[in-house]
Amino acid sequence: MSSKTNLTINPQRLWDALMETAQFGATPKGGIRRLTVSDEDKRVRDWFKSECEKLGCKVEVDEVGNMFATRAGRRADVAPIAMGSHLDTQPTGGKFDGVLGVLGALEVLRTLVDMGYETNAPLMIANWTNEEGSRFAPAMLCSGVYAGVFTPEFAWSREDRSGLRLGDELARIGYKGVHKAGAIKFSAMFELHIEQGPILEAENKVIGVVTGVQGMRWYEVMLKGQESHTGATPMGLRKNALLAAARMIDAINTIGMDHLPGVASVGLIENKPNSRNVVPGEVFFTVDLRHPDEAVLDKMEKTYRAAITKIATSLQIEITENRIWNSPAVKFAPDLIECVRHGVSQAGLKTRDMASGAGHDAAYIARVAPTTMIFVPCLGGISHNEEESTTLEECAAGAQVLLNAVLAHDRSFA
Ligand code: HGY
Ligand code: MN
Ligand code: MN
Repeated sequence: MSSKTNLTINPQRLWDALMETAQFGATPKGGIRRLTVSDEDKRVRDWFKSECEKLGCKVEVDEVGNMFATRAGRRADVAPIAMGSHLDTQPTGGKFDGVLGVLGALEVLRTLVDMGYETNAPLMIANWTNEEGSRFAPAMLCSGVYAGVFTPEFAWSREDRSGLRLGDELARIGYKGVHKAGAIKFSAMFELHIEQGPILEAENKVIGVVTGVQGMRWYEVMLKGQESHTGATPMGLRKNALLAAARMIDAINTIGMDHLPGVASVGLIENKPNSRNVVPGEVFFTVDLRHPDEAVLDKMEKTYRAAITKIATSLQIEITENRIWNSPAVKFAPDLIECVRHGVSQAGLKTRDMASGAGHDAAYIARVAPTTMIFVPCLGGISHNEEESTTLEECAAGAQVLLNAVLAHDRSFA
């Protein structure tokens, strides 16, 4: 088997794979709705498994649906080098978030097979279940189980807003695997991903060398007031849960503005009974706080909790609030970052170092194996949006750097 050093990925084949898998959950607006462990997710998983098996990979699934496709290397005595990301999307997701990392890795393996190139270490592609956390909270749930942050039982018990359990849905689509989470080992992980923000595009850079991920915390707030008639209830005698929520949402936004570059958001809200002529009696909403510095995130959390308590008291609203997720800030592995730098210079591309604003499976995997990420730009920095877009050239650049970086790391197993 030959061992060339300047292998080149096939940009059109990568792009075609991205467009082909975009059909699984395609939306009329050109995005993807492929919620985790939905029928659409099953279809893309089946496609991914079959494509990996065509390359001679062994495909294994663990008890929370994480998929691992492994191509043998010269040395069976060393753990694989992994490349991973996720195939699930937001309800109004785009064609590249997560899927570029999995299909970029598939393109790396396809290139090595085409060229008859045998690596020293085995190579592996990981597809992590429920990275998005949109259908089943929290995010990065099953890479979190792999990393020992959550138990499999916790993951299986998570319910979506219609009351379906992750464990039951995994079994229903046939992806509740036999392997214990964490049992399928690898020695390092590289994750290719779109930036999901505007920095690379604004600086006309093609590659982001990602140094880490900011701290992220999610909360759930339940407000109880009193349903009453909008016509017959005087303004001063109302217990309006939606008014309280509105003031809280504005206060949360101000906390983000007061702690830049931190961010503070409310994304999901449910109002009951949601009737034109009933003063709302019950509101549920979610809060997402993020900052690169944990101490500042603590301050944001304290300020947020004081603000919502004060507003609830002033409007005589009962409040229940709890933190459901805390993913501390993470720094990636310096030696893998050097492999990415090597991969960038080998490809002759312009780059910059950056931390990730978005969460990624790499943030949890970094707890159990040396990990790093590679970013490529997305148009206008737009993501988690059906208009999410990037170019064939940018996807190809990312996959080429992924190949170069993995081969650079592989040379340490010669
Ligand atoms: O929430 C996040 O940052 C990721 O997209 N799940
Ligand atoms: Mn993602
Ligand atoms: Mn996402």
